[in-house]
Amino acid sequence: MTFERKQFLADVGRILAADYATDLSRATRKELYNAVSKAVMQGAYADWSKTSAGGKKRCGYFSAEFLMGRAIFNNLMNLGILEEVEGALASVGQDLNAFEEVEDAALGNGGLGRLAACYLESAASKGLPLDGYGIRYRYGLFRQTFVDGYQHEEGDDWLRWGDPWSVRVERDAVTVRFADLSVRAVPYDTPIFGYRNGVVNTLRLWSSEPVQPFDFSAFNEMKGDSKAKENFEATKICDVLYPNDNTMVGKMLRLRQQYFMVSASLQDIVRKQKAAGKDLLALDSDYCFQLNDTHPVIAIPELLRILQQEGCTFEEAFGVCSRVFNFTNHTIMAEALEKWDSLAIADLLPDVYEQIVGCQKRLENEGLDGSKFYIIREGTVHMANLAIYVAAKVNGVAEIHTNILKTETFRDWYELYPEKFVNITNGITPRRWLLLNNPRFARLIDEKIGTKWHTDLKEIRKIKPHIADMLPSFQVIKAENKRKLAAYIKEHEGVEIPENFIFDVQVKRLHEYKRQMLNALSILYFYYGIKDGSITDFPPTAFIFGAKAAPGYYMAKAIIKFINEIAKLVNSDEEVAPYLRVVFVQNYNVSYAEKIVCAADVSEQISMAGMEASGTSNMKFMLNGTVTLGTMDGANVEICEEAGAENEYIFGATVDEVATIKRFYWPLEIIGQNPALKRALDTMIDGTFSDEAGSLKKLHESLTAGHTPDRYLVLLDFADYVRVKEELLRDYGTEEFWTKCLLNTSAAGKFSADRAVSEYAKLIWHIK
Ligand code: 26W
Repeated sequence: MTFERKQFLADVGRILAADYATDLSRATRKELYNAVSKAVMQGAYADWSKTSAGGKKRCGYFSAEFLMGRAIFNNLMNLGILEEVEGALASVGQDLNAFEEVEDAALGNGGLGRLAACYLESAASKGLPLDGYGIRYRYGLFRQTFVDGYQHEEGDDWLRWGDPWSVRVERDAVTVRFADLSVRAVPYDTPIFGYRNGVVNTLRLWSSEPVQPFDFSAFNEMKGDSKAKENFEATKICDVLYPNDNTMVGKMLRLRQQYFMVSASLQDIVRKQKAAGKDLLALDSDYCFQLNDTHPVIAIPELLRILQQEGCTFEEAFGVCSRVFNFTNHTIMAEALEKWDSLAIADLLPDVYEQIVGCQKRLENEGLDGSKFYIIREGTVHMANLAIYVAAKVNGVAEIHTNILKTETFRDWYELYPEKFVNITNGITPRRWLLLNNPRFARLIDEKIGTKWHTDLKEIRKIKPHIADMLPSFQVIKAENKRKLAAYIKEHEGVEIPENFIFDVQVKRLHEYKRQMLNALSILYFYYGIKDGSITDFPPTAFIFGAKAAPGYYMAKAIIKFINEIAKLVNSDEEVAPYLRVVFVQNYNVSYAEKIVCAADVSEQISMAGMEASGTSNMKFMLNGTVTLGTMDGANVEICEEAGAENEYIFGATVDEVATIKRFYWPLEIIGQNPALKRALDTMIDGTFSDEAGSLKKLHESLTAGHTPDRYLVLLDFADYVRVKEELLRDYGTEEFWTKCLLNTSAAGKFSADRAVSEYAKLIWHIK
């Protein structure tokens, strides 16, 4: 389809007039954003009919989170009209970049939600029939600000900007029934545009509404009017995304959300199959479903229930489920493996609970050892076990992670069903994470090797013979990206970062296992070393952090406070000003990541070995030509394999070492032998920093006292970390260093989400 500037501007003008009684010259940013987006949606671009029109087996990606970020730029790019729209707007004195203000769709916490978003984009770009199913949260992940160094959370009213990229599909609404409440589920469909291939897949997000049209007597809730109360409760289900990352909190509302989205999705699909006269027992010839962690696993008993309601026997229904469902695990943290109280499920969803009991009985009838294999035990339902028992395939998200699943986390299950377990190493979409966020670098690569890498990232290895040629331009581009980021940080955080500094970046959720603490302690080590003269000629470095902490995660919030205190100390010290700068950016999200990833010189991936399932920001940095400072954990291991360990900066205990050391670990000994480390630690308790709330003291305790001091071996790895980090910073700027950066880009081919979804399609989904 060719872009007609005149037609497009006429469409935008018409929408502005109809929706807002305004025109192109007077429209506000928000009005213009909505009209431009709608003009694209209403144009022939968002044509679902070609690709979603059945005939082909499709996969449904069931996920409680889709961290899509900003849609407009990516959509225009994938449709191949980014420059055209920019030009059209410029011709009437409007600036496309003004839409940088548009709020991200932050309907996810972190890695798991962003992975889902990358997979949708890649599947559409590969022409694979994959659709997302989830919840249209009214409020996404909280907006973060810092007040006196502490994290503050505010509601994320992302719909404030409107949601012009979705359409409400009234005719597909269904009713979802809880024991105490029935709610109407209404889908909002967002098109997922493939990269310049005309494919349009769907992200279907369900919104909860009262079964009866909204009734103002809802406001009489206090008077005990039960109908009104139902209306009120129904709207609450989709109110807000749970901001927990890696910790399970057994809240009933969360269980309602999980059941709500899978029940609506499955009812809708089964209804369509019936309407098309399809045999439900052959559901697997038209559909399969990927369960993104345990959050949607309740889909299994729900489909069992629906199929029996349609006349199947339990065994028949079980057979269907064992062919349609697959399960991805994203974390080995015990506190993140979902378990629900049996009574809670039985109370809220009696018919669904009955199916879970059916699964447990079936498992017992097979004569399996009940001490190893159970779904319900001691009044608790183990969602991961339910998923593994029923699903066709179970996968981990990086080689090392899948191996840990096989040998530790799910060892017994692996021995029982070795054929179920597969590894699919995560990937990222190179469109958003290079073409869009780093266009000048993308163009430099295009000049050398053409554009095939846009859709086949393995091709990017062809830049290898051109690396020497590319170095000067690459440095210019990186410097430009750094300048832009520094300006943005100055404006939004009020911290000045000289652009000639090394940009050392750690961005990811705040968690003790990710060890932002290790990074923080190293900064104090450098700070005091520079002050007392034991460190000389320190390469000027800015340490940039971005992370949200779960609002109820005390230690994570204390770490944010600690780093903000360090920033205050360092940034106000004129003596170290030529060498050090520290900034913790507020409200780190996908859009911030796009700015940071292309400007980083160092990618910190420093989790305790064995803890980070994969990591995906490590891949984004690598692709953008950034070296990794990391442990042998998650996908870092494969990054080293691909790029050569000599092109990364690796330190710390390995998984095997961690396992042995943990048995007799005593951190006080390490502190005793390392006065510089002790000095850094003491800042938490010696009055260096204000700590009225006592949270820094608690942090100090978590590292030095109690039953398991320093659970994540921060102090164990400290010396090696600082040694390798200093080596990296001193290498910076040499030709060898810049060469390493581009060797990383050239070796990033494996980490394309295109490769990952192709593997899912072939090994698990059997779709084309
Ligand atoms: C029950 C609460 C809860 C919440 C979130 C449990 C588990 C989670 C997620 C599994 C956390 C998550 O996002 N995991 C990340 O998934 C990424 C994509 O596979 C990986 O790259 C990260 O290593 C992993 O931490």
